[in-house]
Amino acid sequence: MKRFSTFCYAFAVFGGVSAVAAVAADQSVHQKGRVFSVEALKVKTGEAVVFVNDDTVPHNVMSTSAGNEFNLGSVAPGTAMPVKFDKAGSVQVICAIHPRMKMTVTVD
Ligand SMILES: [Cu+2]
Repeated sequence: MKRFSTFCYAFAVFGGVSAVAAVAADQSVHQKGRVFSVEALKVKTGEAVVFVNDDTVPHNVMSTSAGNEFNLGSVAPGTAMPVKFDKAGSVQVICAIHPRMKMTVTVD
């Protein structure tokens, strides 16, 4: 299982997100047991966070916070998706499938 998610992460990074791959130390947020692994995270403007689905069900990570809107769509278990945050501010990140899944990314 661990090896599978590592493979998918590599695929996500090298499969067309080369600008993000240049950032050496992306922070990651895991989804397991239908919760995010952290409630809050800080990044610098322009940095990416890798959202990793380590769960047994799909998750749809997204945000409607102004300037940092994104919607990963339904992401299958074992998949990692990078998201770059370009605007300073507080970003409320949710899962569209599981209303109790919430976290905050603070972008400075
Ligand atoms: Cu979910």
